[in-house]
Amino acid sequence: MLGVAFSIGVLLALAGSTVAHNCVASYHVVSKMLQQLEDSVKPGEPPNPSVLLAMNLAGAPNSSVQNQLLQEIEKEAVKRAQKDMTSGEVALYVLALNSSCKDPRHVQAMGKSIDLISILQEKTDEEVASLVMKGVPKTTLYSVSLDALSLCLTKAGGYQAPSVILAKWVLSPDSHLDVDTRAVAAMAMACAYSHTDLRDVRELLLKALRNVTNGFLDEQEKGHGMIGNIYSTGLALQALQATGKFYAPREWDCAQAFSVVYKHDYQLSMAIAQVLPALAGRSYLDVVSPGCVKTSMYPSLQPSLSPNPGTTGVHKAPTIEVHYSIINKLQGKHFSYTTSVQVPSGSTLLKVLQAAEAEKPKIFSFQTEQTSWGPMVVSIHGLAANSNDRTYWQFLSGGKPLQEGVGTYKPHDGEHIEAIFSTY
Ligand code: B12
Ligand SMILES: *[C@@H]1O[C@H](CO)[C@@H](O)[C@H](O)[C@H]1NC(C)=O
Ligand SMILES: *[C@@H]1O[C@H](CO)[C@@H](O)[C@H](O)[C@H]1NC(C)=O
Ligand SMILES: *[C@@H]1O[C@H](CO)[C@@H](O)[C@H](O)[C@H]1NC(C)=O
Repeated sequence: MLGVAFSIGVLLALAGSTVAHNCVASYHVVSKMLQQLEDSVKPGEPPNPSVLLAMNLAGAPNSSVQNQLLQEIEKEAVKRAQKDMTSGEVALYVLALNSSCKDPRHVQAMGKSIDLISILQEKTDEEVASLVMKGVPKTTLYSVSLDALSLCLTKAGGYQAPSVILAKWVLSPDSHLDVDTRAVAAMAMACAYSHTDLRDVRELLLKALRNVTNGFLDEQEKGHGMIGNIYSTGLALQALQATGKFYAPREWDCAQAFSVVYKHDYQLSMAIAQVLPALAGRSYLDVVSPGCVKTSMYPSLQPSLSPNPGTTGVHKAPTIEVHYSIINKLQGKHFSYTTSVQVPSGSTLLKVLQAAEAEKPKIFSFQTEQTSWGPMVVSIHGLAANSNDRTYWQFLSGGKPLQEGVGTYKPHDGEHIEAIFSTY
């Protein structure tokens, strides 16, 4: 629908960039995902810096939607960065702005100007201090990886300490970092590696980078293309895209990995935003160049006239039964309750939680918070997750953690879902 002109634009952009391995997706895939990202930008909703970053990396034309998003991001940064953003959020804002040719040291909105880099440095120092004193970051190692990456890419100081800490975690036999975290950490470490002369540091980073990248290649072989799960694979592809020299002479069968991603129909804009750069042959390491250089050669994206699927409400969806338990054996007064609810087939898990609450509000009350990945359950039965205690409500089916949140996951008939108060 975007037309031939646009696809040629993508091809030109890709031909102009240094793409290792010739790993790029067809322009149909890239332009469809770009359109999905554009459609996800809604005025009045909190802006998502990962979306703007992905648009810039994929070489989207400088459209009005993008400019609108950019302005929202500048406003949000001025409003919230210092006070209520985590280090990782600030890091994503820095990447989004820099890739849009905006100087993160002078972010202007509402008559004010802030220096996002020094805010990021402060918040990263707090993460490092917490890691040194308590052995855990203030937020997560995923955020610390974003911090180090973002500081290194913008050539600001303060990325070396977190990069070294990340390398040690990667190499520690009992740390078990998830694929998502290892992928972003690898990109941060690759940047740090090329900006440091200290021999000991370089050796440590090299070891960690070999470990992560070879680990990903091994996992891809075992998983027939999948690295971790379908949502971590995109970040892993970005990392492999950017770190070829650390697993050379080993070859990467990127076509195999890409085919797994092609087969999946990503719905969440956040999921698309993490996978799209890799499909466009890019990674977060390419942030400092693309936005400014490549955009002008694209024709404007036309707003899509997405056909309204309409409601074919003739036959009622059959109902399914879902069993649902809430369990706290961690904190305060322990509890464990189970119920069964009927919901229309195809309902999300959120509908199940709502049905349980409607039937027994005293027991199955819950609260959600809107996040970049959709609604996150932050409290059940009056017991709230707390980032200081590193607690959260984990969702499981058949004893295995779900790979999607309540707003996305669709239980099947007879399934037993457990929400267990846990630590991370
Ligand atoms: C760290 C992390 C967590 C931490 C967050 C702790 C914290 N306070 O920072 C904890 C352990 C709590 C967590 C929980 C879950 N997570 Co998580 N998480 C991540 C991870 C590794 C990094 C997120 C991050 O820090 N981003 C950087 C910051 C700066 O951005 P942010 O937007 O502010 O981040 C917030 C949101 O990401 C939110 N969040 C984290 N995970 C999830 C999951 C869902 C479904 C939602 C709605 C929000 C959410 O917490 C972050 C901090 O506030 C991502 C990996 C990824 N690829 O993004 C997975 C990831 C987002 N999580 C995922 C999942 C599946 C979950 C769980 C559903 C797991 C489960 N079986 O219970 C639960 C959420 C359940 C619930 N209560 O609703 C999936 C989501 C896939 C999808 N399609 O929805 C991801 C992509 C991992 C993966 N590859 O499978 N997670
Ligand atoms: C897009 O255009 C706007 C306004 O003309 C400009 O401020 C912004 O920096 C441009 N973005 C990119 C990525 O070139
Ligand atoms: C983005 O960061 C790079 C590296 O520091 C810098 O050279 C470039 O000027 C930055 N872009 C903007 C618009 O500030
Ligand atoms: C990476 O290091 C971890 C921890 O030491 C180890 O368990 C793993 O086997 C290593 N992986 C590779 C591919 O070297």
